This record gives sequence, C-alpha cells and structure tokens, in this order.
Amino acid sequence: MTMKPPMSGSTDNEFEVSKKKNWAAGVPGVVHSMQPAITQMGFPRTLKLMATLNQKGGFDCMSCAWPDPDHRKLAEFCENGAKAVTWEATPVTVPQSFWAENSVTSLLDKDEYWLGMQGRLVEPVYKPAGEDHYRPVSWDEAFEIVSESLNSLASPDEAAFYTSGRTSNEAAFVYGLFVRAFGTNNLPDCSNMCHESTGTAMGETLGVGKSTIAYSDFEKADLIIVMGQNPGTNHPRMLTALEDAKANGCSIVAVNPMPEAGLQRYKNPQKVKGIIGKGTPLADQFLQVRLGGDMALLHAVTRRVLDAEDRNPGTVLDHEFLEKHTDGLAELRAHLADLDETAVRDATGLDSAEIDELAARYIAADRVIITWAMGITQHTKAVATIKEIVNLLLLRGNIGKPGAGACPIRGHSNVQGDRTMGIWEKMPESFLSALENEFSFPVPRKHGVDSLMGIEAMQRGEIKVWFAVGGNLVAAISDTAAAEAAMRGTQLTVQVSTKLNRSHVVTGDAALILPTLGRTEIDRQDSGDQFVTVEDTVCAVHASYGKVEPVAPNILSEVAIVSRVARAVLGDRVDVDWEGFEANYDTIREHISRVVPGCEDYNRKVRQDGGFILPNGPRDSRTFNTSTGKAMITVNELVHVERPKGRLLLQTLRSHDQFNTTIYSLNDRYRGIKQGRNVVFVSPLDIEELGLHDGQSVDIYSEWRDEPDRVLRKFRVVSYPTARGCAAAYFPEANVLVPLASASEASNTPVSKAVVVRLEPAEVREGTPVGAPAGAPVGTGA
Ligand SMILES: Nc1nc2c(c(=O)[nH]1)N[C@H]1C(S)=C(S)[C@@H](COP(=O)(O)OP(=O)(O)OC[C@H]3O[C@@H](n4cnc5c(=O)[nH]c(N)nc54)[C@H](O)[C@@H]3O)O[C@H]1N2
Ligand SMILES: Nc1nc2c(c(=O)[nH]1)N[C@H]1C(S)=C(S)[C@@H](COP(=O)(O)OP(=O)(O)OC[C@H]3O[C@@H](n4cnc5c(=O)[nH]c(N)nc54)[C@H](O)[C@@H]3O)O[C@H]1N2
Ligand SMILES: [Mo]
Repeated sequence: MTMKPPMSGSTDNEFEVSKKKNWAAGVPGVVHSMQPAITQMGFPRTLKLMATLNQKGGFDCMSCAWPDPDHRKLAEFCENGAKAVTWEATPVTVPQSFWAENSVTSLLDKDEYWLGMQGRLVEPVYKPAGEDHYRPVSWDEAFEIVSESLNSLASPDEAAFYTSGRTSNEAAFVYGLFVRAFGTNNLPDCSNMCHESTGTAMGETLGVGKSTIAYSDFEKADLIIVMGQNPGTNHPRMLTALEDAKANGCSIVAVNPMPEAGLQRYKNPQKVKGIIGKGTPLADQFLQVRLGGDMALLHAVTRRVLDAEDRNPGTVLDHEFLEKHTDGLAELRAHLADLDETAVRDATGLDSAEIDELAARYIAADRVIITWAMGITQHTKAVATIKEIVNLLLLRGNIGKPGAGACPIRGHSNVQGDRTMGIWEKMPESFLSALENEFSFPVPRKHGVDSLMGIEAMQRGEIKVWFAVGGNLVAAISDTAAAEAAMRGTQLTVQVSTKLNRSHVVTGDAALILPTLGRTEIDRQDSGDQFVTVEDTVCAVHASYGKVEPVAPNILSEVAIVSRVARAVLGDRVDVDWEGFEANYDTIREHISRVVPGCEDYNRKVRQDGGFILPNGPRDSRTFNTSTGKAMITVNELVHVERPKGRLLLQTLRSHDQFNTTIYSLNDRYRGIKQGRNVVFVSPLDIEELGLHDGQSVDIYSEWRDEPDRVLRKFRVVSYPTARGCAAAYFPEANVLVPLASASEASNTPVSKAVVVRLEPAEVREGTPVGAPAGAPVGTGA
C-alpha cells in the first residue's frame, strides 16, 4: 500500500515554546500515543498490535529494554512504545518509482523525519559505484554483490559488521557466527556508544556487566536512586515500577541537571486515580547536579557513609559482607580521607546539606537500588563514575540481596541480548573457544574495532566494506562531518533496514539496502511461523511473536538475510547448516544452548511462560568473577570537568518524540517545545550572564584542543531550569559538535554529555546551513 507520506521540516513560524510540564503520562499520554497510530495505520491494525504488545504470546516492544512485570496487565504499553510500533507497522511503503525519482545526492537534503516518513523499505536496492541512483535488484544479485566485494578484500579485517540493538538473539548469534567464519572480530555495535562504560566498569568490579537485580526487586527496595536517566521519555514503564515501589514506602532520589517530567510527577494511565488525580510525586529528593559532577557527588556521599561508621563503629557498614566478598576498602578509606569539599561543590554545584541528606537516606535504607543511563555513561570519566556507584553499593552490602543492586537501564530493546549472543569486538576467550568447539572452524582471536575505531579505520582507508544490521551509524556517532567523510571513503556499504535513514544516503562507492521484517510482523519460514527471543535490562529472556502480515511479500527476516549472505560469501568454506537456520530457528537455538553460558536447554526455557532469567553471579550467590574472585572496591581520582570562562557544557539528549535517530515528530511535549528541534536549553542565569536573551538565535561553537571549532548555526535559546553552566540540545542534530577524539576512558564511548561550547549571536548570513562546519560556504538553507 502506498499512501502520501506526511510533509516534513521545521518551519520557524510554527515553532512554539511553552511552559515545561512537570508530570508525565496521564490522559494526554495515552491520547497522544494512540493518535498517530490511528491516523497512519488504520484502527484495526493498530488495536491488534497494541493488544499484544508485551503480552504473553505477543511481541516484545522494540522501543526500550525495560522488563515486563511478572503479572502483565492488558495495555502494558506506553506512549513511546505505541509510537515505535506505529512507526514500524505503518502500511506506507517506499514505491518502486522512488529510486528513479530521487538521486542519492538529492536525498542528502532531506532530514531524518522526512526519510523515515517515506515508509517501509520493500525491495533490495543497489547503487553501483559511480552512479547517483539506487535501483531495485533481486535478492540473489544483492547477495552476489556482497560476496564479490567481501571475497575481494586483502584481509577479512578490511570489513566491519555493525549491529543495532533491535536485532533478535537468533539473528545476532547467526551474524556473529558468520562474521567469525569470515575471519574477523570486527563487530562494532550501538552499545559502544551507549552502555559500554557500564560493561567495562561492572565487568572489572563485579565480574558481570549487567544489572544485579530482578524486576521484583524494585518493589522490595527502600531507596531507589535514579542517576542520569530520563525514564518519563525513554523508559516510561519504569515509572509504574517506581510508583509501585513508592506505594510500598520506598523513597526515590533523582540526580540530574534537568528536572525531568516523569520523575517529578507521574499520572499512571492504567489507573483511574492516576488519570484524574494530580499524579504521584515520584522523587523525594532532586539533586540538580552539574554535568559530569556525579563522580564528585558519589565520592562525597561515600565519604559521609565512612564518617558515619567512624562516629558509630559497627553500625553503618556491612562488615560481614565487606570482609567475605570485597577487596579494597582500606584503600578507598585512605583515598577519601582528604576529599576536597570545595572541589565537590564546584563539580556538583550542590551544597553540603543536599549531599548530607542523600547520605542520610542511603544510610537509613536497608535495600538500595541505583539505576543509571546515558547521563552517566557518556562522559570522559564514565567508567570511574560507575565504579563509584559500585563502591557506594558495596559499603552496605547492596549487591546480591533482595531489593538492592546496581541497575544499568539499557536502551535498545535487545542490545543486552545481542552482547550475550556474541556481538562484541572483544568477546572473552571462553565464548570464542565454545564457538570453535561447536562449529569446528578456527575462530579469530584478535580483537576487532568498536564503533569509533571503525570510523577511524575508515578514515585511514583500512575498512573498505561496512555491513550494518540495523542502526544509523553516521547519524548516531560523533562528529557527523568526519563520520560521513569516512563512510564515503569505503568501497561498499550494506544496510539491512526497515526504513530509510541518513546511513542510506551517505554511502560507500557502491551501496546496498536490504529490507527486513520488523518485530511486529509474522515471520514465515519453511517449518512454519517463527518466533525470536530477546533479553531485557534485568537479564530476563523471552519469546516474541510477530502478529501482523508482513508489509510486503519480498521482505526477508534478519535471520534469512544473514544466513543467505553467509552462504553466498563462504560457500563450503565452513560446515554450517545456514539453510537449516533459516528454515527453523529452533536449530539456531540448539547451538545457542551449547555455546552461550546460561542458555542450556534454551528451546525449552524460552517456551516457558514468561521465559527465563539468565544466571548472574552477584545477584544469585554473591559470586564475583573478577581477577581476585571478590567484588572490587576501587580508587578513582576525582576529576572535575573543566568549563572555561564564558563557555557552557553541552549535553546531547533525546526529545519525547524520537527514538535515537528516528524522529517521530518535531515536538518535545514535556519540555514545552513544539514544531522545532533546533533549540539549546540554557539556565536563565547563564543566559543573562552571557548577555543573550530567551528566544535569541545563536550559533553554537564546540571547542576541542587545537582543532578548528565545529559549529551548529541558528539554534534558538530556550530559557530552562537546567543546572548552571549546563546546556542541552537534541541528539542527533548536535552530534556535529561532538569531537571524534573525545571518548570515555577505558570504554571509548563518545563523550556526548559534556561538550565545551560557546554561544554567539547567530551571524546574519542568509542560507547558511544548520550544522555546517565553521566557515563553511553559504549553501542551501535548512
Ligand atoms: N522513546 C525513546 N525511548 C528510548 C530511546 C529513545 O530515543 N526514545 N532511546 C533508547 C536508548 S538506545 C537509550 S540508551 C536510552 C537512553 O535513555 P536516557 O539515558 O534517559 O536518554 P537521554 O535522553 O540521553 O537522557 C540522559 C539523561 O541524563 C541526564 N544527564 C545528562 N548528563 C548528566 C550528568 O552528567 N549527570 C547526571 N546525573 N545526569 C545527566 C539528562 O538530563 C537526561 O535526563 O533510552 C532508550 N529508550
Ligand atoms: N550525541 C549523541 N549521540 C548518541 C547518543 C546520545 O545520547 N547523544 N546516544 C547513543 C546511543 S545510546 C545509541 S544506542 C546510538 C544508536 O545508534 P543506532 O542504533 O545506530 O541508531 P538508531 O537510530 O537506533 O537506528 C535506527 C535505524 O534502525 C533501523 N531499524 C529499526 N528497526 C529495525 C529492525 O527491526 N531491524 C533492522 N535491521 N533495522 C531496524 C531503521 O532503519 C532505523 O532508521 O546512538 C548513540 N549516539
Ligand atoms: Mo542506547
């Protein structure tokens, strides 16, 4: 079906800024969530999908990795889940004529919103080297092109194979297998830009890079600290868990430079009281920390906990736990003895009384959960900061007991499962040797490239073929201009996708787009309808069944595409039954059960009601698979993010109406923004100090070492109650400003939450493109 796609583009005259909202969900949430679905998809298709979203026998919502509660209610979905479903299950498709009508060059002027709105991709298309148009090709031709290109490389390491976190466990396992059979560990993924810092910090200190709690722990907690996360927008169903916890007497603390709507007040759309009442005030304490100030805050709280123990020995710390299960307390104590409170105040912007209050809450609570997301992971000192979260939890034995633990909240709905299945450029030896035993081919051991290293390798001409299962790397990674130039230097780019995005129009010499089924759709194979499996942020694995007819007949599942690519590329080089994988996903799961730890008897366990929970040493038995066999309390040097005079620190974040690089609308309801995304949120005090005014048009320059400034032009200043010295703008537009070389220590994650910027009144230069590098020639207006 082809329908006229909606028009795109933010027009300045439609732009509106109103008072920010301090509550989330409630009636407007549900109305907003249903409305686009009804307009675009037609009522019956929408209702059918909404009714099976996250239900037993239904499909897993692909909007985020939030877990399902044990007792699911009907309508266990959120506004943003509904948007994701609508976006994927739209009946609008890209017509065949589109490719002849639109050159790749002409598509470069279109924004992500417009590209996505063209509808679902329904046939493989190919852009030969030297040409400016894609044209439809058969699947066999497409696989032949991939095979020729990969097999002509001098080394398998000249290709990289990206994954975005929507890919199912089955597709991820087959993909990782194919890539290693081809001969490389070049398996970068979106996680490199997301929770990599979490995996690094928790892996080292606790021996597992994943949450140490189960869903049921939320309702048992006495205190939940939500750090650097905006659940009202990005994990809306978490608000229900927080509300339930609160009803059981739990206190909730939010640590964030922005007063985010859901954490202040929440109206539960699934409860009548929630709809008509004023909503539940969720956060009992809000610490408006400065960007990057969390490490200092954690040091200061930890120091207060240690001081309290010194004042009343034997009453504060969990000595039994510390002695039996941890190493490093004495070193931490010595290190924090001379904590500089002035440095803490500068870094956090908080006064001592606020920190005292948080420390008192922590000491008073027997069971504490700390959750975090991108506000913590995307900083230079992210890994060290997460280690400090672990330190604080360990002091009172808050790991491995009910209602307590470290809980990173993952982003993409199966980003965690993809890692479990082997999508990582540096999987441990235990996994690689298990794979080798199972399939009897030599599995490469040399570590591969991550996302940033992938771009840098392209810049050096070392990566010539870029193959991506999902995602939109050029828009998602830092320094858009540099990333795009690097991608253009490759020979071939291949994107396995549901919808058009920027990565389809910024290509290598030659380019392929391979359309794939979404999770909402029925996946028919030779042995019958298939289901796939996914893992949520608290390590629960369960099945997901597609529910609606595929949007077009010629689309293949991700498993089918990867299996056929593998057959075309590898021929009989390895003895793997790729055809069998495609025909029946149980055969893939058989291998998973023998290769992936914790997945024994996988086919049976995923068919159980609600699936199963993967084993987790710290959570289950206080077992720590670290270098010392104990949980490691670590010492991390306090580093203050420098903010030169007259500059601001800029974070790049999500609006309420986007999923990463996918833009659903140009609004950000909770923050009071309508019909525009080119905004920069600044505290009124900073606006005044900088001699600017609310509503003014500014150019945002980012400063990095001796590199020339990067600039985003004509952004509108929005006066907003964010922390002093801390500005915010939307990802992905603001990625232009993030220097490629600015990456978190030890995890190599782009530092997208603390970019040093300077705001200058916009130069009146008509037609200067938004996001152009400083000094760029005048081009087409945006
Ligand atoms: N609807 C929707 N859902 C999503 C996504 C989406 O785009 N749309 N994306 C998915 C993905 S992949 C991910 S990773 C998650 C992301 O989920 P979030 O991490 O919630 O996403 P961001 O919008 O980046 O918000 C970062 C939050 O951290 C705060 N913050 C920024 N810097 C700091 C800091 O230095 N300290 C502290 N304490 N706070 C800070 C910001 O003010 C903001 O509230 O959401 C997932 N779910
Ligand atoms: N400045 C800045 N940059 C950031 C961030 C930030 O906060 N600030 N956040 C980072 C984070 S946390 C993440 S996770 C990354 C995200 O990076 P990516 O995962 O690379 O980007 P997405 O926008 O999630 O990818 C969207 C595309 O995936 C495709 N897609 C959707 N569903 C499916 C499917 O079922 N199968 C397949 N094969 N394709 C599908 C569609 O074509 C869609 O256009 O961005 C990172 N970049
Ligand atoms: Mo993410």
